[in-house]
Formats: sequence, C-alpha cells, structure tokens
Amino acid sequence: MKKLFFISLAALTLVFCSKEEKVDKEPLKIISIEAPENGAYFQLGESIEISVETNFPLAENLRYEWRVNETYLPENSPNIKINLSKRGEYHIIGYITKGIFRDSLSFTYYTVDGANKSKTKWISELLEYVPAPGQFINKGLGNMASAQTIVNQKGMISLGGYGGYVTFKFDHSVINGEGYDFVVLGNAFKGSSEPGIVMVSYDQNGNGVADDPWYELAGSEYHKESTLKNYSLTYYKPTQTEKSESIRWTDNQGAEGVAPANPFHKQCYYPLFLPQGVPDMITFSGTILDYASPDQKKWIGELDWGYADNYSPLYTMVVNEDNDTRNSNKFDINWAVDSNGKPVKLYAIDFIKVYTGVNQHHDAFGEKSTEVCGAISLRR
Ligand SMILES: [Ca+2]
Ligand SMILES: [Ca+2]
Ligand SMILES: [Ca+2]
Repeated sequence: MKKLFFISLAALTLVFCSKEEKVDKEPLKIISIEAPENGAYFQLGESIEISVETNFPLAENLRYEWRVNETYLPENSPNIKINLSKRGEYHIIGYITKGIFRDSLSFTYYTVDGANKSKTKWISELLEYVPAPGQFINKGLGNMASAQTIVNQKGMISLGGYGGYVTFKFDHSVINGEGYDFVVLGNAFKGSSEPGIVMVSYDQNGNGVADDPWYELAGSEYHKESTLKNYSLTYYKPTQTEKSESIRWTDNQGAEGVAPANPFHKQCYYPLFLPQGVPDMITFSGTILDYASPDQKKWIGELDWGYADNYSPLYTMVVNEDNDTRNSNKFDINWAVDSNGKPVKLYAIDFIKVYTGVNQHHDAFGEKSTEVCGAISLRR
C-alpha cells in the first residue's frame, strides 16, 4: 500500500506541473523606470513623463494601471505623461499586472506656484491677524489697519501677549533652497527681544487656503527644558471693554495670572475686532519659550537664532545684498519639525505664521509682544 501511495503522489505532481507550465511561471518584475526624482517639485503647468519596463518587454497580456491621487488614468500603457495643472501634491502609483503577478511603482511630486515670476519680495497677502491681549491692541499697532501695513512693504503690527499671531503669504511659493529662505522683520534692538515662534505650511491640497499641516521652525530654544510643547493659554474677556484692565488667563499647566494693564495705555487690551466678534475667552496653543517662571516679570534675553523679533548678531546681517533685510530674523525651511519634533522635509512653503512665544511682562514696558514689521522672500 505504501508503494502505491508514492506512485500516486508522483503522478499528481506531474499533472500539476504540466498545468502550471501553461500559466505564468516567472514573476513579473519592473526592471527599469524612467521618471523624475521622487519628491521633486515642478512649476504649476509643467508636465512629467514616466516610463516603465518589465522583464516581459514584448508580452501582450501586460496590464498597466496608473493612479494619480484618487483618480485612475485611462491609459493602459508603459509610458504616461501627466500635466501638473493643479497646485499641491501628486501621488502617482503604477500597477503592472501579468496573470497572477503584479509589480508596482510610486512617486510623489509637488507643484509650486510663481517662483521666478513673482511681482514682489514682500508679503502679498495678510491671511489672519489674531492678537492676544496687549497694551497696543485695539489701537495703532494692534488693529486690522495696522496689520495691513506689513503687506507689500515695511510696516508694523504687535501680536500682543503669548499666542497672538499673524499669518501671511507671498505671491509665490517659497522654495526651500540652500540656506535661508525668507526673513521676518522686527523692531528688536540690543537689550530688547520679544521672540515670536515661526511656523510654515505647504499648500498640499492645492486649494490656496492655509488649511494644510503646519510645521514649527525649531529655533535655538526648541530642545531646551524650559521650552514647553503642546502648551495652551486662555485669556478671559474683561467685565467691561471701555477702558483698560488686567486680563485674566489660565493655562493647561494649572497656572493662572493676569496680563496686567499699565498706566500708559488706557484702552481695552482684549481684542475687540476679530471676525468672530468678541469671544468670552480666547485660547492660543503652541510652544512656549522660557516657561520656567511664567508671568514673573522676567525680561527674556536675546536668543541665538530661529525666532522673530529677536536681537542677535545675525539680526543686523543683510542677505543677498538687499538692505531691506537688515534688522530681520532669517529662517531656513529646513528647520521644520512635526508635532513630535521630528524633522520634516519640505520642498516649498506657501503660508507663514508668527506668534508671540513667551508669556512675560515688565512693569514699565508692558507685556512681551512680538512685533512683525514685514517679511521678505529670498526665493522669488
Ligand atoms: Ca533652506
Ligand atoms: Ca490648502
Ligand atoms: Ca519688539
């Protein structure tokens, strides 16, 4: 009986092998790809071509499927041409199938808009201005009219206390080239720094709106113990808004205090002109610098690099022989990190946000509030 069993098995194997020979035996494999380098960026409207070759160059029963983002292309071909007509990310996947075998390739490209054809190096559009309470808020330096002064030129706005922010764009994407990519002008001077944290964002979904992921530019303080991440602070609307009074705040560390009114500025310090009206409370979130003694009337010193409105030896340096860049902080998109502090490779950015990075005040000079006096793209 035992012998018979072996014979049967051999016969079975034979039948199986001869059947197998009729279908694909050798796995399909991509052997060469011609395509732009993965992660490359292109000007809006440019085209890219991808060609792929397999180990079955002449086989007729190969099927090519190409997907761009969520859409399948009609082409069943080893060569495709894609017109990059929209802003944002192009995630391209190619599947090649032969019988039961399949291989695939994938590339991601990005489009950027307007570099080399921009009209101005200055901010072209102010997107949002939401100051935190401060001594200049609701009057000169702290209203929507003053916010507009930083568009197309040098001007000045105050962001108020911790968390107050401004977002803006240029008339072109700012490419992340070698070294510094843009500068933010401030009114710092030796002995007076009011550091603002800078964030950047790429218009990944290509809709022209700043609704994409934001990344902090990690400056010299980012890894210090006194720098807190995932911080948030809430200011409360005062009982009256006719005149100045100290503004109460609480934070997510269990601390509370006031943004104190001073005798020099008599208007309400709580922002009264926001598009959403006058909220009962307003919360700002992000990173906070020098948190060891919040609200301790400490006057933070100058920081090394990577913050707006911060005096340092780099501050007075001129970039590209453009005298307008004097008295500015210089920024490199390469400093971008995600919310876990992991470096993020960005090829270009479209939106910039600056917010006051400390919660500190001084009896005579009021709260530390970052001033933004304009910004200049170094990548026109
Ligand atoms: Ca750079
Ligand atoms: Ca967007
Ligand atoms: Ca300042």
